[in-house]
Amino acid sequence: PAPRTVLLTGAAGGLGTLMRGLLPAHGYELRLFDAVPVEGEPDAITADLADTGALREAVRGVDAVLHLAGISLESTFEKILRANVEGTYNLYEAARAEGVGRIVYASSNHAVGYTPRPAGGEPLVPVDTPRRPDTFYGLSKCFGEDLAQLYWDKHGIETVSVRIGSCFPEPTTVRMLSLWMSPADGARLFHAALTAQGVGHTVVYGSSANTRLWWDLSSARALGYEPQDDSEPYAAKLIAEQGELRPDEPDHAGLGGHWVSNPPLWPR
Ligand code: NAI
Ligand code: 15L
Repeated sequence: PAPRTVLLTGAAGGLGTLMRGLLPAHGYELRLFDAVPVEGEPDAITADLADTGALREAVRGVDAVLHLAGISLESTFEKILRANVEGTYNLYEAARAEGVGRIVYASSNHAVGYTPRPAGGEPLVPVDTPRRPDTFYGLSKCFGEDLAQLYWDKHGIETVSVRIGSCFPEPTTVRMLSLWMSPADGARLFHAALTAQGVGHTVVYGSSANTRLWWDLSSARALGYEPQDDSEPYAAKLIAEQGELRPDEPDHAGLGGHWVSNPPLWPR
């Protein structure tokens, strides 16, 4: 049967807030979890991913987990280690102990951020391109994907790792024209990832059907994902304001954008 009760970690964050609004229409009952209180949701569980007891209780009885909690930008190695590496391990251990069979994991384009972006006419970047994290943050997403593979091979827990591009209400940069995942397409993709049969551990890119797409959505489409949106209507205005991406500019050369040379909060 299709999963119905889903634990949403990171429910207070930007993407968590968008998905709290959109996923119920796909038939889900959400249990909410975040280190900070979720506004207007008195039943949400307020706990850190370091709290293994709270995690065990949170996953008990759910059909699946949508794991969005974690540090979502570059930070110090120590903070990334605690929230994204140990935190994701704690979540998988709780799922194993409580018999939860499906996790959808929020990976990121920054797991492959140093991969050159394809110029016009070059093939789209495949999901099995060698990983080239652009930050400690991206490195933690590579860890999460490998952890997911291990828990499938060893414990039979299925995961779809979604290398999310940029999921915000609207694209705000020229780079985002290629990466953008509209919130409605995000909900469609997470729904497909929660319900598709026999996924084992599957890696997909998470974007809308953008005209300027850089990566291959075929593994996402194979789950049943049918994106409905395209960033192109935003292109003329953003390009007029910011100019086209230039291949000779290091911050424009890789999938990870400016994170490759000047990542936010880089501890120099
Ligand atoms: P966000 O920073 O707005 O939300 C993250 C949430 O996780 C916050 O509410 C925070 O309190 C919670 N959190 C952080 N550390 C925690 C811990 N140790 N224990 C419990 N909760 C903790 O980030 P956003 O944009 O909502 O992203 C959600 C997830 O998706 C993140 O894992 C991020 O890396 C990933 N992602 C998001 C993209 C996007 O376009 N929004 C792109 C690529 C990946
Ligand atoms: C991410 O992984 C971040 O979590 C998100 O805030 C955006 O910065 C996104 O990547 C991006 O590359 O635009």
